[in-house]
Amino acid sequence: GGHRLATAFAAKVWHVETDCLFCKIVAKEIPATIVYETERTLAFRDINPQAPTHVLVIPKGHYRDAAALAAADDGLADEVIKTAHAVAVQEGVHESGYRLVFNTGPGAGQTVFHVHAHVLGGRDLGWPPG
Ligand code: D5M
Repeated sequence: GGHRLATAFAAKVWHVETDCLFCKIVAKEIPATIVYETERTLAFRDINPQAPTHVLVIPKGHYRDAAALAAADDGLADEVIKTAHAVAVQEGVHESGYRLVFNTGPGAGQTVFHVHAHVLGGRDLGWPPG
């Protein structure tokens, strides 16, 4: 699809994919319950929570999955993980334990192709996951 460049914080630009749900959340075209934000990342509550804390952390720029994000090699994957930990602290689940999940590819259950870390906590989490 086509794309354009968006700015939010001054002089910050990132790739926006047309028809991407999470790009639309970044652009405030679709509402979300935002719980944390940095210049390059955004955290909001999952619409279908699977635990008392279930927050999604995304880079504002569009990368289809964790592999594409890691390949960008500009510290952004670091920032996503740091934001996820900040969310866990803010939600009060960092001491009891929380899980970060990147579903990568349809076979792993990825349904939204804008990379997102699930931050899950607030209950006992079984292993292995389903
Ligand atoms: O996870 C995709 C996740 O995205 C899934 O847990 C539901 C969530 N989702 C879908 N639409 C929305 C909106 N509009 N707001 C918040 N959360 C949403 P995956 O790992 O791709 O299966």
